Amino acid sequence: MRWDIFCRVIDNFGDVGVTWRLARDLASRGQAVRLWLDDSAALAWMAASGAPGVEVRAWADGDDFGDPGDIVVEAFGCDPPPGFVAAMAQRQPPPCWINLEYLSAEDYVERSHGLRSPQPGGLDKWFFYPGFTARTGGLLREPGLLAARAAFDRPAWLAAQGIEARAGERLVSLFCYDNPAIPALLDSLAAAPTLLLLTPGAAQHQVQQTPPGLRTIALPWLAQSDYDRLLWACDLNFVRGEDSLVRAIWAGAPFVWQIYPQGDGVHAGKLAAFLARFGAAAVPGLADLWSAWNGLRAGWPGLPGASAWQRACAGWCDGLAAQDDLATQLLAFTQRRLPG
Ligand code: TRH
Repeated sequence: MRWDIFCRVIDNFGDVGVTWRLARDLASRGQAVRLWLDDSAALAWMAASGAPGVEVRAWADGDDFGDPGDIVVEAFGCDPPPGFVAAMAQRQPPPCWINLEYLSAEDYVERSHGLRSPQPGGLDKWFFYPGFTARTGGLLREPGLLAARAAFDRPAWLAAQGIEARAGERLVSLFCYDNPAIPALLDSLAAAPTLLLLTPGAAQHQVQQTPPGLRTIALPWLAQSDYDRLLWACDLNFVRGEDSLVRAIWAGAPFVWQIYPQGDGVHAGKLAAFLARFGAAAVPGLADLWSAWNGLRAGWPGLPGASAWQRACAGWCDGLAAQDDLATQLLAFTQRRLPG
């Protein structure tokens, strides 16, 4: 099948990150994918060598977008170009049109996943919601991902990145937005020998000085596949947004999520829904930590004990991996809606 995936970059890297991962995943399963991006700058470090079967195209209004493929995915309600939508309506048979939505653990996702929205011109648009339960579109998880993690050579990968951990040192990665809780976190981490790996941007800007016991290394932007490996290599990961959250889940190790903050405060409900879905109550102190890290609770509760936390994350990863991944579900979903 030929796929057209459209994505407008709002800010940060999640829009590109999710659509690139989806495009690469579909192409690895034999699909031909055109990925239309209005800003592909981040791909220079995220995916410098590209991927077979994925053609990245610039999305500039007024351009010629060619003939629509069999399946059109608009990421996060980005509205494909009007001329392209008109061509979709002319195509026989019309393409299957998917709106790929943001990830959430909230209940509305099960209700909204798979709904049809009739469009002018006789087209149908289908809502496809990623999620954490069997009644959602699932999570991106490329074939062989967990087998690759199981076979991961941590010392060799760390050495190849020039990261030298000392004996007994805990490894922690930090990918975050601006966060007033950082000084409190650094004090907590310094309680045991720790090497803190700082991603570029907000993490590096905010961590300039560290208490004794805590060493830091400033990382460059890593290719997406190496960022996955960074999460596999660490004992604890701080992630943000949407895509790195999913990757932290597949790492099977303790993680803390900084949710993308929204002006109207709706992120608080989204965070609570995630904590409930994860079963945070099984790890004493975890919900408090996540709330504090997201500025939704005063004071700093410290870090939970590692073993219950580790068990919960490994168990959740295994449980989610038993469900069909997003690309598998999207292929089946679109197949059922294409004529013939
Ligand atoms: O960059 P983000 O904060 O993106 C956000 C969220 O997606 C949010 O939900 C959305 O509404 C907002 O953008 C507009 O976080 P996210 O989603 O984790 O995306 C980061 C991507 O960058 C992810 O694909 C992982 C990748 N990455 C690398 O490839 N290399 C790196 O070194 C790092 C740190 C990240």
